[in-house]
Amino acid sequence: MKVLSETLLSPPDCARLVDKLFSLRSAWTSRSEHNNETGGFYTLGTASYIDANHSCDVQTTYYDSAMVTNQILRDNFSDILELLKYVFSQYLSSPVLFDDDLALPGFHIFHGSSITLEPTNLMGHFDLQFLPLRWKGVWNQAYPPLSFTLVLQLPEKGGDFEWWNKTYADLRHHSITDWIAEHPDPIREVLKVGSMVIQNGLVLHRIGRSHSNSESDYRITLQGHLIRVGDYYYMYW
Ligand SMILES: O=C(O)CCC(=O)C(=O)O
Ligand SMILES: [Fe+2]
Repeated sequence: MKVLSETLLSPPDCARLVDKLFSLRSAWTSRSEHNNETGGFYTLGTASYIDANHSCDVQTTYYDSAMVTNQILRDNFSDILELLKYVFSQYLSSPVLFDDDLALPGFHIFHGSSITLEPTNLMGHFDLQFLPLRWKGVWNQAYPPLSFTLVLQLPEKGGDFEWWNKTYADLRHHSITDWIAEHPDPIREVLKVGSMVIQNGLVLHRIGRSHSNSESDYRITLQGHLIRVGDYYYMYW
């Protein structure tokens, strides 16, 4: 298990992606009933941790939704999606595929007051959202799952990603919130625009603190995961 931070894009590349994302504002999904002009949480894309893990009708909320959002993502962001596939195929020395039935990597958009200044113990988690999804084969557990967070825009005063040097296997018999309460000091990756935090393995982590959350601040990332099924890694959200 490891966490690494790699520079992938230049700031102008990120600015171009963010401009494109804002031009698609009408396709964003509102993820909080409290969204207003001073803050909000949105996604562009379908996210298994929201749309599959807490759903009574996964077909509608995840699979059908993914077909709609995948088209938008493919039409507008195929360059970065292909780059991610290439980068991970090099890093993992293995073919990386998208599964046509699953959601493509997508965007987290935190605006203003929805940007986290003080993370709570409840926010710590393992990325286990692949478990309820339908895979085209059997998950090969000899290869740990991966997650990535590609940073496209940060609040003016910056922000972090936080993690602990513990895996799901280490803590599976613990209450995560209790364990974090006893270990309140995570490792903090100070985020940089254009850099990507890669979790190689099921790492305990959370969205880290940001240092400003005014109306002009955004924390925008491109999120995705990879798991090994048969002879391939599949990249999804
Ligand atoms: O944005 C981040 O720093 C991490 C997000 C995350 O952990 C997730 O979406 O599963
Ligand atoms: Fe996560």
